[in-house]
Amino acid sequence: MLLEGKVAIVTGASRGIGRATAVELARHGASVVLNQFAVADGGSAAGEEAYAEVRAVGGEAVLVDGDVADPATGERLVEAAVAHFGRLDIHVSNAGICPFHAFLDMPVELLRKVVDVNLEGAYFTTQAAARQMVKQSEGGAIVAISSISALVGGGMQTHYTPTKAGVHSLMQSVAIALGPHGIRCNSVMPGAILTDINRDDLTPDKLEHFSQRIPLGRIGEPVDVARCVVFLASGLAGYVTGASLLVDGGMFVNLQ
Ligand code: NAD
Ligand code: RM4
Repeated sequence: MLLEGKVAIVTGASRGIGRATAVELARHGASVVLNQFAVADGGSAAGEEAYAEVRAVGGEAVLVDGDVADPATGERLVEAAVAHFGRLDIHVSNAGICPFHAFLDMPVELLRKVVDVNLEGAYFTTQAAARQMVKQSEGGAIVAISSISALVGGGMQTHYTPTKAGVHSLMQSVAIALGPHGIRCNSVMPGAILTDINRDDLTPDKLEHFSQRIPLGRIGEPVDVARCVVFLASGLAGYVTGASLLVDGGMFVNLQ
């Protein structure tokens, strides 16, 4: 129970890493505003499942639909936190997309969409959360889900990897801007985690290749990342800000 009495927002909480993070935050005592974007999910079933999972571990929760690329969504998420739970202590900027595509014929609209959701979405929601935390004057914790892709390239991810580097850079800058308010800002860099974002890309051959490359011998699971978000959001990380935590089973260092 590292987060008893705390109130958290998680963007893109309907599936994958966001859903696992919402569940782990709740398991540690936090009340959670779950953001879903039903348009991206083809309906609200996934968001409702996530809501039920959070409730099943005993967490208070509220589900709010909205596209993080719309600046108004961040404000609505904060309003929901305050209306339902009275305050906001933790913001997890997780929502992200990676529609794998080659570089030379990258459609302009696809590039812009990935930047809008991944980078601007992180910016707008973080800004809205920070405004509320500053108003409360009791500090807070912001965690952005960056990626190992902030550190390494991907030939089919030329629209995506710069947004993940950008999200980490955003946390470094806001750590400075918000440090005087006692608000800590960090990023988590997951390696290869099996979710809907890469289910098609991770063919059996590629999965086998990754498992060989990863010193811990397996692909990651959403909960592996979620537990690290809990740590960074909690008082255990009280002197950690502007940092990144690589959660990749050792894949990055296994170069030779
Ligand atoms: P996922 O596809 O399972 O989940 C993505 C979530 O974001 C879903 O809940 C989806 O509804 C939501 N979403 C998509 N567009 C949205 C929008 N416009 N507004 C609000 N929500 C939106 O994928 P995931 O792997 O859980 O990805 C979560 C985050 O983790 C992403 O930022 C991704 O870049 C990052 N990440 C994933 C991996 C991996 O290997 N899976 C590795 C590194 C980083
Ligand atoms: C991550 C990383 C993973 C990839 C996903 C889509 O940031 O690059 O390897 O599967 O994105």
